[in-house]
Formats: sequence, structure tokens, C-alpha cells
Amino acid sequence: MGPSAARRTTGPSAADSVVPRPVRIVERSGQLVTLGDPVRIAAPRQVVGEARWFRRCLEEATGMAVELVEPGQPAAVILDVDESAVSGGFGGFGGFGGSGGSRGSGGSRAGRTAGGYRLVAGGDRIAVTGTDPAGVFHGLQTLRQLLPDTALRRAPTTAPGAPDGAPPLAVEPVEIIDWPRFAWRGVHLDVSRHFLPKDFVLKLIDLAAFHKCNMVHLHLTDDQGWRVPVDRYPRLVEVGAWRRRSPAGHANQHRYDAVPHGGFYTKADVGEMVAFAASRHVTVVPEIDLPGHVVAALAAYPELGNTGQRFEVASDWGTSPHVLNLEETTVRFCTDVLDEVADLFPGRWLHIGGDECPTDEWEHSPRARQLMADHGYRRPRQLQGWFAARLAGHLARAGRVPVAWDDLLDAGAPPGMVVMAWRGVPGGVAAAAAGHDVVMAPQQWLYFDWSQSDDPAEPLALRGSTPVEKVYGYDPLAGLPEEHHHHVLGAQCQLWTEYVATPAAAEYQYFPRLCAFAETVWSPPPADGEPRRYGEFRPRLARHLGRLAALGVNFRPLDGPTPGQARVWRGETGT
Ligand code: TNX
Repeated sequence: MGPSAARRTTGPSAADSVVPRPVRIVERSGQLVTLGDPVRIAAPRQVVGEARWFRRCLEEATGMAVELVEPGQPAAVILDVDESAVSGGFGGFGGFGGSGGSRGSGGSRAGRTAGGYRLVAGGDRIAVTGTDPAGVFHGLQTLRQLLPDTALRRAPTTAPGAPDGAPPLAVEPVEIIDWPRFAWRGVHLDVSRHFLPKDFVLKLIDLAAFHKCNMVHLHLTDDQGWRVPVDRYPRLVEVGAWRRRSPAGHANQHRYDAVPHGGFYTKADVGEMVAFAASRHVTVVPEIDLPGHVVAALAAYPELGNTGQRFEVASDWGTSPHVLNLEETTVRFCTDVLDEVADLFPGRWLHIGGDECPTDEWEHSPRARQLMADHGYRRPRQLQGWFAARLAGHLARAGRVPVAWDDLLDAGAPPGMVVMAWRGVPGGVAAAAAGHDVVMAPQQWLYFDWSQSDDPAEPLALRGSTPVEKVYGYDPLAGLPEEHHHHVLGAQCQLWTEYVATPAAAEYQYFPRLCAFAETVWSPPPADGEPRRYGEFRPRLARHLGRLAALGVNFRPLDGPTPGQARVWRGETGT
């Protein structure tokens, strides 16, 4: 802690409470660095997009004029790109090379520092130098957290410069060197079980980026709703996006409302999400869940099923026995759908699901039995491996990387597939041992549909309980033998939405757990090899919650839900 600590009476400084915590922070003595009106930002051509984004944030929040100027012109905020930005030392610290080298991004020096930055605030200027444009963006996100919380609002709360008005737009003198620990810092959202409006997806992308997460995984299809249009199969959204009712209360109570539910994103909505994400260095990873969790598709096209039965879009939660058949026409349907989805989502990764696929229907299907005989399979589960290999091959030929849930390991996951380990750490270990790159997503720590505490005032949730301190204590490399660490791309938090019907409810489940998660994937672990200490995080998080409040996030306070967030019991018992 630097001499500036003397200026404070309580709590950590802005720099000390940046979430996720930067690799190195050195607080300096000296005057506050104040941004005057107009604020000038000098930006070389390659980061003009980042500069414009930052200008919009500042203009909205402060009402001040913000001007972009050429590099070399007088400016208060100076942006630059320099591959070696984090490799030199400062203030007695070495730069890159300490305990926090990031993994899963290729191993080259440049690869390991991708997304890194150096921020120096002192005198009358703030310099943000990234190892690449993503690094500049990350540095600007840190700068937003160094400024007063009012700088995160959408309009000036009082006239700038008024004697009793907003705090000055100023930061304490500081030097920060920072880079990500992992390349995959993911946030998942299920928009099938409950359709969440486009605006919420944009807000989530923005909040993920605010916490330096760079992957937003959209679970677009499931038994209860299909949320993305496919030109060749219009009934997927005409029929598959709507259900006539939803469970009322916990699924195990078998009670229903009588309220139709649904919706889907238009292609223009998707284009907007993808561009909005790209300008924040976030990749949107679409998931089309196949060959299980497909009842919405079967309702639209019953010929994709095994039984000739007609279906309605599911209004129960849980695992359906109804799955796709294994006809060539059905494989073709899937590759057609994936082609259109790939056109809409230009990122490298496409998630093809693969979780919870019962094989009972295949066991009674002549086509499936014939396939088993043709390939010499002894277990019906192997058919799922055959099916996944067909889709993975198709995607690979199109230059895309397939991703699937770790259930697919039981079926034989095709080589080159990225495995998302949700069932627990062993799935990640098995995947890495089999040579797959892995995204750790273990439900015991990273399923934010689970309750945040055992308090009966918590909103109805699938089950309890994953408090923020448990999330904070999670380490993506825990339980993985060292020789497999290079396979761990990173980790991802999940929000399944069976019990999450609104944006406000979703924000409650994500926050503040997402803040803790962000630190596990961005910040270096403690140098002593011990787990992260929640006691150290908590005061920083408490301060950070002021930022979330300014951003208008419906987070759960650390001591429990507010009266407006708390569950209202209506005579139910148990869940
Ligand atoms: C399992 S995780 C599922 C989801 C559920 C979730 C509820 C996974 C790949 N499948 O379909 O929503 O549990 O926690």
C-alpha cells in the first residue's frame, strides 16, 4: 500500500478494489490526476474503436466534452499499443514472468501476455498501453473503476464543476501492470428455459466485459424453446419458440401456471449482439444443443424424432427421453442449422451441446440398431459419439472449433473438440488426459442457478447452495495434474434459467458471484499456493458493489437479499 493510503479513513482505495484484481498495483504519492473539460484522448489508429467506446462512456456519465486527438497531441488520456507493455519492470517490480502467466493461449510470450496492459496515472495524464487492442480495452475498463463511481452512470448526476456537485473526475496516482491468467473467461446464459430480452443480453455482455470476461455463451435451444431463426426451417421459431405454460414453483411440485411464454432473437438482434460484443473484445459462443434437449425442435419437425409421435414444446424442467433420430436426413438438418448459425455468429467456437442424451429411444430404433451393427458398437452411447463426430467434422471443414459438454466423453468425443466440464473436476481431468482442450465449468462451484445461501429468503432456485465465498475459493486448475494444465483454456460460470424468469432475477443470481468468478480466471492465484482468501476479497468486493449500484445491477447484497429481492412464501413447504 502506498502513501496515498493516508488520504483514506476507511476501506480499500479505488485501485485496491479493482475487480478482478490486477497483477501488480503500485500506489504513488502526489496529486490526484484530474480530467478537465474537455477530456482529450490520444489514440493511434488501431485503438480508435476502444477510444470511441471510452469516450461514449465518459460523455454519458459526465456530460463533459471528450475529444479524440492524434498521437503526440496534448492529451490527458494517452492510449498506445506496445507488445512489450507488460514485460518491463517498474517501481521495483518485475513485469511479466511472475506467478501469474496466463495459460491456454498458446505458450508463446506474445500469446501469454495477450490482453495485457500497463496503466500509469501521474502528473496531469493517464497512459494506458496495451500489448494489443484488447489490452488497451482492459486498461480502460480498469480506468473506469479507478474513477469515481458516478463515472459509471448514464447521465451526470449533478452539473460537473458545481461546488457541491459530483466528485471531480480524478484518479489517485498509481501504476498498474496487468494481464489475464486464462484465455477463456466465460459467462454462460440459458435463454431457452426463459427467453430473456435482447437488451438484457447486451447488458450482460457489457457487465462481462466490465469484469474482463471475454466469452459469452448463449444456450439458444432446449426442450422448452428455440430462440434463433433458421431460414431453411422456419417452424423452429414459429412453433419451437413458444410454450403454453411453465412450471409454477419447483419442478418437483408438478404445478403449472397458465401463461404462454416464449420469444426469439431476430437475425438483426443477433447481429447487434455480436457487434456489441466485438467492440468490447467479447466473443459470443452460440450453443445448439444436440441430439438431446431437442423437444422444441421436435415440436416443429416431428420427423426428426424416433417414434412418429407429435410433441408440444416442453413445459417441464428436467431431462426428456425424446431425442433426435439418427437418419441421414436428420444429420443434414443439423449441419444445415449449424451452417446458418455459423453465419450469424462469426466467432471461432460453436457449441453443439451433447449433454444429458438418454439412449432409450435409439435402443428401440431399427436405424440406430443398424448403425450399431455397421460400426460394431457394443453400447448405444457410442451412437452419440458417431453423431457428434459427424457434426464436428462438418464444423472443422468450415474452419470452426466444436465445443461440447463433458457428457460426450462417455460416448467418445471427437479429437479437436473443446470439452466443457460441468459435471465436476473429474470430467475436466478425463478430457485433458484424452488430449482435449478444456473449459472448466463444474456445477459445484460455477452453477449460478444454484442458490446463494441456505436462507429461506433466497429466491426459488434449483438447489442450494453456492455462496460467493465458495465461488471465490474455486481454482480452475485445482485437481488437474500439472502435465494437463496447458489444456485448460479457462473456466466459465453458468446461469440456467429454469427458475430465472426475468433480467432482474438473472442479475441477482450472477452478482456478486460473477465478480468472484472473474477474479479466479483473470487474477494470479496467491503466491503461497493456498486457495484465494475470501476475507481478503470481501472488503474489496464491498467497495466494488458501489460500482455495480451505479451501473444499475440488481446484485445480492453481501448480507442477504433486500426485502424486494426476498422470496415470498405462500404456504409452500420444502422447496
Ligand atoms: C444440467 S449442465 C443441464 C441443464 C440444466 C442444469 C440445471 C448441462 C449441460 N445440462 O440442462 O439446466 O443441469 O442446473
